[in-house]
Amino acid sequence: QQALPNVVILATGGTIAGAGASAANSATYAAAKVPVDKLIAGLPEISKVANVRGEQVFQIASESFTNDNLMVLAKRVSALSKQADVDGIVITHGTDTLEETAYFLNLVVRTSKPIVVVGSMRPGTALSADGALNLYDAVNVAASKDASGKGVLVTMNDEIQSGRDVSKVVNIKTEAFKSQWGPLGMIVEGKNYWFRAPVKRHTTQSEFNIDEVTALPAVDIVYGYGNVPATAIDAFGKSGAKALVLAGTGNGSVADRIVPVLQKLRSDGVQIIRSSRVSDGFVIRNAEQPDDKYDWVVAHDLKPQKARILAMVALTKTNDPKQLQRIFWEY
Ligand code: DAS
Repeated sequence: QQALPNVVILATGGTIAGAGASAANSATYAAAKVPVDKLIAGLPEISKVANVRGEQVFQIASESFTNDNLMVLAKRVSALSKQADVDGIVITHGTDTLEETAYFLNLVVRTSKPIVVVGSMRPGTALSADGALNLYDAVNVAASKDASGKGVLVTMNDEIQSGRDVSKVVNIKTEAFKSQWGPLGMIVEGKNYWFRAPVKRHTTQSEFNIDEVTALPAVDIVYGYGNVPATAIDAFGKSGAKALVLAGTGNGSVADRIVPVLQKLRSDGVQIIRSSRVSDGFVIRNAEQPDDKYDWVVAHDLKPQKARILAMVALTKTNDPKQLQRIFWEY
């Protein structure tokens, strides 16, 4: 019998490690309680799929993730990916910021080995809990040769999603993770069914490398809406943000009264990145929103929280808005 692949599970907390008072609690429970070895012990089926060992990197609800958590996790993933006795890596993670961590790893970990980020919408103690199957799927994908070279993946609700494209779009259902470009495939009873592959740069084709990153710059997000004042923009400017991501209305549009405030920040060297509060579609460069005139950058299809991740990574390499725009087209 062929030797099983070696998969490491890095646990960070979240609902997949959650516990509720009763089986009827699918939405009220405490996250980040169950240790990784208990998660593994609760899923004996994975011993037929891979040799699995776990590491408890953090035990936190992911709404509380910090840039430091991202750095520590990514450096651990990078180090493990270089080990000959590691064939794939699974990260168990809260669903709230799972999409940010998955995209970050996609940008900075230089490996073609499968990296799969997984969470759950219900704690393991709930009726019809989804964590066990999601984790079983994640280990299967991480143990699969055909998952190599597809960038960081996310397995939720039987689907295999791109870590770049996927976001949590429902906060109370097990079918919570979607990409407007669709999943890369599905996994059913431990078998992967692929339908497409990413075309954006990632992992081994990335110009970024977590092993060379020492710190992440402050990048913050400002939400656009009717009557929006400049208060938040001013505050982030004063706090030293190196870039501001605008969750603009519609096509990432900026209220006319806000433009001069942004221009002041731009002239102080702060990058201005136009994203949109609208869930689907994408932002393109536009003379009406003075991208060229003011050297702003557009985030294309990246939602604000994803654009922030790419901006932080890009700013570790360049401060040139033209280079930033190239990076936003390519990643
Ligand atoms: N507890 C939240 C988190 O850690 C939600 C979850 O995990 O589903 O992100």
